[in-house]
Amino acid sequence: MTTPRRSGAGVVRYYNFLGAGPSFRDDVLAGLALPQKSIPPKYFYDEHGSKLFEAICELPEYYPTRTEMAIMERHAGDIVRLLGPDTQLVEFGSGASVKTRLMIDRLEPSLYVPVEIAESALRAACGDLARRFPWLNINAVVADFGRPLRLPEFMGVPIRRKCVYFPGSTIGNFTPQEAAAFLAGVREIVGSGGMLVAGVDLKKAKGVLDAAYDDAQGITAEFNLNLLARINRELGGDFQLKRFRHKAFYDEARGRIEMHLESLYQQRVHVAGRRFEFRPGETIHTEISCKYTVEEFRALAATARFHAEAVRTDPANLFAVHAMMAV
Ligand code: AVJ
Repeated sequence: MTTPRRSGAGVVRYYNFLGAGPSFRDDVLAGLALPQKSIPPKYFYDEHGSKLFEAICELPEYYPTRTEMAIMERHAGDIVRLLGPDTQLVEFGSGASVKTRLMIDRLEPSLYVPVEIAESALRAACGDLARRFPWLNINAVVADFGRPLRLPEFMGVPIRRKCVYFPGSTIGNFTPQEAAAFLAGVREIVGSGGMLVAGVDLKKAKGVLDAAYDDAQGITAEFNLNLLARINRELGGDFQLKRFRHKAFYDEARGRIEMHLESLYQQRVHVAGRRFEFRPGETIHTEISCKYTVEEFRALAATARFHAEAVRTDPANLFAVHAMMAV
């Protein structure tokens, strides 16, 4: 697929920064004790959850992945031209790094730094990238990018610019307030003159969004319910998956998808030796996915001193890829 223009063998290093901070157990026990029970979406991505997410990306109703991919196939070249040579490319939530291949192929970054919470997905993606791009230097980081993070150095490669690539509308998992704080952290990483390339899902008709998060085949339901299976397996839980249902809807007023796991009955569940009661209809809030118009996202990024360089959308205006520069 690609002709290597760089010569020499790349170096791949792995770092794991997951140890610090609250564990899965801490977050689940604290989240289930809240009046509105809730568990952070980053815990969807165990090995099975990462595979289910990849299956979601192929669903007919889930337009974001293929739409962003089409935008990048068309426009990665002109986005990369804004970055220039000797760029260090940092990616948050890199997953399978499929869209990133288009960037790497055209940019030939001096260093690629994928940051991903799912170690199995990260290792598979880096193995694949090293095969495709044997010249590529990689500092692969297993970490929660929702927390402050210092990225490992890589000595001896030229770096003229840093670019954070944040595709997949993953930024939608943050509230706008959290997103502003996250972007301020990105601004610190790239420095003045650094770039942000972000894939952001656009606001659109409720019917389209509802279907994208509640597909006919029930894969998204399986993805959501897998969180309970993971709790059972890793935390000694006794959730009966049949006694909960997937619930997802677009809240037009808040401009966001909400996903919940709804208890179908009055029931009692145990996790790590603790007891939790559910009323019928009571939910565990598992995810938000905020949607932004081009103008709304620009205003949000401006709070972190990023200004718009270019925005690329698809013909149907489903999805936007923003290229922004830190001032
Ligand atoms: C990976 C957070 C971008 O919000 O669209 C897909 C996750 N959840 N279907 C999204 C997801 C249900 C996805 N992000």
